[in-house]
Amino acid sequence: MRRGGKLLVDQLVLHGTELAFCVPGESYLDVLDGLYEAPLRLITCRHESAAANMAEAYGKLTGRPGICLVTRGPGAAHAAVGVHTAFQDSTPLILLVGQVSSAQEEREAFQEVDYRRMFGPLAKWVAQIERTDRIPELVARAYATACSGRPGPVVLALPEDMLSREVGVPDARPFRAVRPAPAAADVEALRGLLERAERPLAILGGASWTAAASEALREFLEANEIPAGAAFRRQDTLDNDSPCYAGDIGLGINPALAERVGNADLLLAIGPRLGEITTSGYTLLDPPVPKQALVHVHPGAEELGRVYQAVLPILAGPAELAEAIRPLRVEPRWREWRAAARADFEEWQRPGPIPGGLDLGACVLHLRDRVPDAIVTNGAGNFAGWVHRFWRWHDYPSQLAPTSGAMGYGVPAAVAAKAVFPDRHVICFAGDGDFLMSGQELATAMQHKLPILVFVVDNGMYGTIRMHQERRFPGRVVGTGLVNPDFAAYAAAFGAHGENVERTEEFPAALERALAAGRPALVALRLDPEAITPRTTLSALAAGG
Ligand SMILES: Cc1ncc(C[n+]2csc(CCOP(=O)(O)OP(=O)(O)O)c2C)c(N)n1
Ligand SMILES: [Mg+2]
Repeated sequence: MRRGGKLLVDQLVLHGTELAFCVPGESYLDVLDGLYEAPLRLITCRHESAAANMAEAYGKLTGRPGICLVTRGPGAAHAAVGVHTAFQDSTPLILLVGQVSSAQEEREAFQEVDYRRMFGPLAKWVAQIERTDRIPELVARAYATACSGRPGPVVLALPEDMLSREVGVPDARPFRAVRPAPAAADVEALRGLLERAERPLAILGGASWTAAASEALREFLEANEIPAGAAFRRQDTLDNDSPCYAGDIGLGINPALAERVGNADLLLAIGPRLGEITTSGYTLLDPPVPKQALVHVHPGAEELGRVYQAVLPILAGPAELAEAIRPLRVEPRWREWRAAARADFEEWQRPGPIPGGLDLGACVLHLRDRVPDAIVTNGAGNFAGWVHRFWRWHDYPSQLAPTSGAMGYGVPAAVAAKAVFPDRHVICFAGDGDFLMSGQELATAMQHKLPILVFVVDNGMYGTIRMHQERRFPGRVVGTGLVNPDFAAYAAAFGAHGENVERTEEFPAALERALAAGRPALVALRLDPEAITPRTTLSALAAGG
């Protein structure tokens, strides 16, 4: 006989979960008690948005569902951002939420919410487990649903009395995700298209990549000299040192690369949804029939033909596709096309001068040479433009960045990354606005001894929105200025290492001290507000530039 809470935790363990993220609540005391002796590391956070973002990052890093436990009502509301990111980013995630006792349901009891309605459009599947004896069945379905096809978030609501009842039922067996693989005819059709192509270009993105898939694909691309861009915030899908890597196809895309996507006669999209940001607002490819011949490879059948009609839609995960096309060879009649794409990228990665004493591009270049193996995380803001443009990713997985554009993601993602990969450097870039949406998680990093390194790019404003203001309403600045704390003192208050850096020359020594600190560290980088993007200044924008 087992109580519901213990039965639930036993299922998490048997499905392979070794790490979970929570903010505790009295609504799920039985689950907490089930965790007391479980072989599972529990990371207690300071805000449910962070717990959910950590679980999302865990899902990105491992391909297995991140587990997040939160209390009903307010806890669930705080966690919603992580569910949204998991949905947009196709990340496996399971949010376990407390629920009022079935005896009180529908009275609007304390913190009562109908989670099916609340999370309906945010999650891949929402259920409430009404019967203790069905915990093994429904938890197994949650894992399978989160991981299969196009991965995504699942929400399970757990009524209090259901968790405390005792039942004698057997465990489920460990889940197996369904991963579609391409048919032999698909691979042959792709060969035919490549044999007729003159300017092929690959776009790599989406979820469910693996290190082996990235390697297999690199072999295919390099042998056939096919240039490849990375979809928005999927820059770790191909080693950026590969001669085939041509840059990122996201916000602030290299105009030369955008032109190249337009001029390609064959687009091989492996994994991405081809969403709004990757397509520059559905302009790089016209919906529904792009002028480029499109091969669209995706593990979710519903995504194929959702916006774009491919000449060859292939239902397959990126890993399965990569393995299948690894040996495929065609005569590359486009060597110059590939070389030019690479040359454009290398040129694009040379930072030009920016206003102020601190050159953020130069700092990123220094950092990427010093810790090339790092996992790099960020939330949302213009600061991320420097990271996406100047960093070089090598191994999969090493980028954690929300395609949902959620601020506050970087610090929690870094905490999760350090917990999963304790031997790798984990570096977070955050804006001053972005950082203070989850900076309290420095406490979590301290508590769980996870020495992450956070760079706060301090320009005293919500820069992205100020940029849009200057473009649309020049000179009419409202709601975008920020008065900040002393970030070094803030970090020190948590017991973390903290420094404020104002000039490029101070950066290398500050970095060494932070790396040597042996504990979480924060280095605030003072960016001149004029330096609004790597390409332009605030005044130029205001003047219509
Ligand atoms: C949770 C959330 N709230 C608001 C926004 C809208 N938003 C996008 S970028 C941005 C400003 C980011 O400011 P900061 O972190 O300081 O970075 P900066 O642009 O100044 O580099 C805002 C408010 C968002 N994307 N996510
Ligand atoms: Mg800012």
